[in-house]
Amino acid sequence: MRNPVPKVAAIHDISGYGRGSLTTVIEVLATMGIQPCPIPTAVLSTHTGGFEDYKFIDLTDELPEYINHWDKLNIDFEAIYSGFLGSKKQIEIVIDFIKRFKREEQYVIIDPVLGDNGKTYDTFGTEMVKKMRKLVKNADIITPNITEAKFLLDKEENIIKSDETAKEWLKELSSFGPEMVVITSVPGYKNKERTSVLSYQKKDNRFWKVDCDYVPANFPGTGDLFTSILVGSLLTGDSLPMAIDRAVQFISMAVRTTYGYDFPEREGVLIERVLANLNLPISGKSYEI
Ligand code: PXL
Repeated sequence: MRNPVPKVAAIHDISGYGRGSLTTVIEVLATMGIQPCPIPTAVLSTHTGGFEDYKFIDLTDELPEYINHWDKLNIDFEAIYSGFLGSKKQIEIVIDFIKRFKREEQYVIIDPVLGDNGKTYDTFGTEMVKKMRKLVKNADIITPNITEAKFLLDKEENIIKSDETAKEWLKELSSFGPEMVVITSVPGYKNKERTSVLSYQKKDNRFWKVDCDYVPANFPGTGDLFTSILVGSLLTGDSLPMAIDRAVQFISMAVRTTYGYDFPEREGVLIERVLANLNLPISGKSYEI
């Protein structure tokens, strides 16, 4: 039986306060008419980007039984989507989940969360990077930011200076396995006032670039927002460049809306004020081929 509402198995942590990971995934997917089915890998009182002394409850050891129960229920998903994973063991659990729940015409989307601004996050070292390379082999779509792309490809610098280098990086990442590769947060190499999202689709060897204004702010959770919108768009029938356009346009609007208030950056972008705009038609004017 075809699912009347598409289902997504969403493997992420949940932070009670601060926006990001599962709270963002659930809000975005539900707004786009998709059923989020969470597999919470950890519960935190807040996310870690700007809050201190947060309570962290690791659920790694609970996951096998949780997943075994789903296996017995014989349920299936239009997509499997994973983000921040706290340990090498969690990565193995996700690889096993994909093997057990993989089916035809399904998207496996991996956001290989490892770091930002040129550095890995505090708790991640080279071992985690190696494991993440293994995980992305199992994906149809990956969405690293430029720092994560640099680590996955073991490049010296997190700089892309030309269309040629952009194509090289995208193709190299897709040679790991994924059919579609999207690199986010690339500083504009033609115009410094802009930030680019670069993408590649292997089956027809096509490349796209979507630019947006550079914003001098660092709102936590925008990576989760981006990939969640991409998942929702692809599942509702958008092409890859249209899905990226939708994500970029929505995030630009959310950031502009948030900027208008005097509000702590660590609370993330005020997506609830603009969530309904996710379903507006988009022009598709901003992507370059
Ligand atoms: O979206 C990345 C992320 C996920 N989960 C937790 C985080 C962060 C980024 O700060 O703190 C707990």
